[in-house]
Amino acid sequence: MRALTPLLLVGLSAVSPALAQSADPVDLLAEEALTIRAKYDESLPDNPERTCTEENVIVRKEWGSLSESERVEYTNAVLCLLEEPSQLDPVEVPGARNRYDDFVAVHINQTLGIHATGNFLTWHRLYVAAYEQALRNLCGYKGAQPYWAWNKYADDPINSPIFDGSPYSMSGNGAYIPHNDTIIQPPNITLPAGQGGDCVMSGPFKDMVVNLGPLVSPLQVPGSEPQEGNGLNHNPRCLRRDISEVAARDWTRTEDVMTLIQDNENVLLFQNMMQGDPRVGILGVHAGGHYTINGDPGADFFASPGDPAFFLHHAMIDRTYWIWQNLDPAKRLSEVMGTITVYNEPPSRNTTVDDVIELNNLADARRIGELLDTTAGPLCYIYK
Ligand SMILES: [Cu+2]
Repeated sequence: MRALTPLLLVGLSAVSPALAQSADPVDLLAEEALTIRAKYDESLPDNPERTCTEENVIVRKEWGSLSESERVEYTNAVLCLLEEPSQLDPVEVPGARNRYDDFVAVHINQTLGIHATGNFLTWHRLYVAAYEQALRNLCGYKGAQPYWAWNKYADDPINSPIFDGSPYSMSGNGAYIPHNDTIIQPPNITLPAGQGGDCVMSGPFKDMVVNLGPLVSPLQVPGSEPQEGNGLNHNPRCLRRDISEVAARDWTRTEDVMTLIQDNENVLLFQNMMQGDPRVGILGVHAGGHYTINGDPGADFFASPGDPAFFLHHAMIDRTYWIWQNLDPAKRLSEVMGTITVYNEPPSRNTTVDDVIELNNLADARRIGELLDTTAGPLCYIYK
């Protein structure tokens, strides 16, 4: 395990001054997690088989900390993926027009087995890693999957570097069109209609064609009507957003992230608080981030990866999990809890480390046990 330790320590001294300056409590916790993890690795015997080293580890960074050219390299790679041919069976997924759509289709197909379940964290971990690999392998991207630290922009997401609509953003809000409030699990949570609702007008994804879904899009505007069937038929339309300042402010502030990481002693409590429960009026940071993006397909439980901001959001979901794990690696790098049905309805067996996660041909199938550590096994990345 020694191989990675020098990297972690080098990385630490490199980022410390910036972190001290920003004093973002979540960033400080991430730094603490790296320190604890480095000590833990030093306590283990050397493992000559280890393939993740300081030479090849991918370092994922926050969108706002990337240079303008780094951001454009990323969005150009996503635009490239939108041009690469689909590799799924066209009989199964008639609506897929490109490799990006393949990712959306795999999420649509598995939605009811990967949310509010024991595989939620590791399924989405492998999914984001497969996307990062596709950007690198198919599109020549040299960087890492960036993340969206929700808490840094919870007061004003529309003017954040992620959604400000500049050429260095993930495109901005949709154009304004009068539209409905977003109702989540009526009558428990209502997000007031925001300043958008129609097509994204600027930034890298203003001409993006969304091909799949929507199935349960809460946005009721012309062109975003839910489709008959399984969401996999061809339904070309623009990317629509109605960025919700209320969702960001109410569910993704620094206190929310800190409470999530610090107040949950086991992974069941952690994943439950992260995902909330709209049935009882709690969104959590996971749905909170999704409904901050909002719109079509961003707020569609099934087709949400059809908005490219999904992957920045889920990288932050994964980073939060990664911080939580590495604060107590001896226990949390092996812990899996929860069951295999959504909210355990109907009641089902426990999830285990031997359950297999398969993403069609997006990635090799993996046991959950192989995905618990991001620097051992098939995964090789950390967060800064
Ligand atoms: Cu999901």
